[in-house]
Amino acid sequence: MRIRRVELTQVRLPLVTAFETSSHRKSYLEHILVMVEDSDGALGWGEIASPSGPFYTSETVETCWAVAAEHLVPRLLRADWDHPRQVPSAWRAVRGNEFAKAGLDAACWVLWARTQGRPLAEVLGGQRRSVVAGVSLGIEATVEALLDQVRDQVDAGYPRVKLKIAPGWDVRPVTEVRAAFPDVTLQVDANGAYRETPEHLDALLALDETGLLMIEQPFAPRNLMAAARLQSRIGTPVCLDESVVTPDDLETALALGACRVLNIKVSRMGGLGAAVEAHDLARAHGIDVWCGGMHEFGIGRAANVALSSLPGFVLPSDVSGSDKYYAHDVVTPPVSADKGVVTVPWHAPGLGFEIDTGLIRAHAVRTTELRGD
Ligand code: OSB
Ligand code: MG
Repeated sequence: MRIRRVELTQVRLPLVTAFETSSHRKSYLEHILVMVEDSDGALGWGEIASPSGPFYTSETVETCWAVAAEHLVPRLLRADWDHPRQVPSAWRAVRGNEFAKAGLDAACWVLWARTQGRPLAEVLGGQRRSVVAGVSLGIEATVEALLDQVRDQVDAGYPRVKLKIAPGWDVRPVTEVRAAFPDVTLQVDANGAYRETPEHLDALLALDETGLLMIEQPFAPRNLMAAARLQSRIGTPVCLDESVVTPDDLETALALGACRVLNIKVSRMGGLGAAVEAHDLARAHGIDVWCGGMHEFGIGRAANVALSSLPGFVLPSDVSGSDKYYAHDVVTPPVSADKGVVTVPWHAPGLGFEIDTGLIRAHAVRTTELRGD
């Protein structure tokens, strides 16, 4: 199979509510949508879901645009492949830049699934007909504002809520949410904001008493030793996100006992094939996984739903409905959750959602077309 034409379109969508993490605050997102076309004119869509600034990872929308246009797409246009698992070998010489790679990789998986007449979930090895979704809530100005947010999501039926935490915004908000919602499944995500100081460790040990499903990425991404030391001291599972970029990282983390749970993100791992590989490795080691998100638009979101249908994804995933983040999405119908459950589209080949090219054009910031020979 050969890709003949690739279109990259940077699209800006406003967020329904501003979102703050331990590192920054955002009110809109810009992602790069990828369309690949094969020699028969069949199309596949993917999403490069890098944040604008280098806070979650070192990639940005600008680096993704440059690396995709100058290095990845030209290599993809020269590659011959029979199965999308082979696509990443086209850019083996390019280090890092997983977000940029992931969008292109996913577009090839979607294209291939469509040409096979099979749903994306099926070609990935998925089994589940529906996926339990959780929501991720940002840091708020007050505990009251956070309680209002949690109430809205619990009322919408989401069974699991993830709270972003940071030093100074941890034990108090989590304890109050726990007291107000004793039955909701709660987990926290620090995006690496903690260090092994006495104050920070006190806060993390206190969180161990609040009945959390997991504590996600407490320490800096490369600090697997700190994660392992914390995991040996607390009963709550430590979950890794930013720390695990390749299946090799996961092997190291498992050898160190640095986590009991893994957040698998298609973007962070450089594509759907790598995400499936991480799933298989975690499963072989008895580690539960779930699918994390990057506030994807509908294209990336639909790929996350398909991935979440694999058997090892036993914990609720960050695949909430589009409407939690966007008034209008780039797919129709938008991804939707019913009482916190998202249906996996098994009825149609490929992504299982129509692409709203009119909406994409209307919200496009820039677009470029690259052609092979
Ligand atoms: O760490 O999980 C994270 C969004 C941007 C950057 C990092 C993270 C997140 C989320 C997104 O929590 C959750 C979602 O997409 O539903
Ligand atoms: Mg995270």
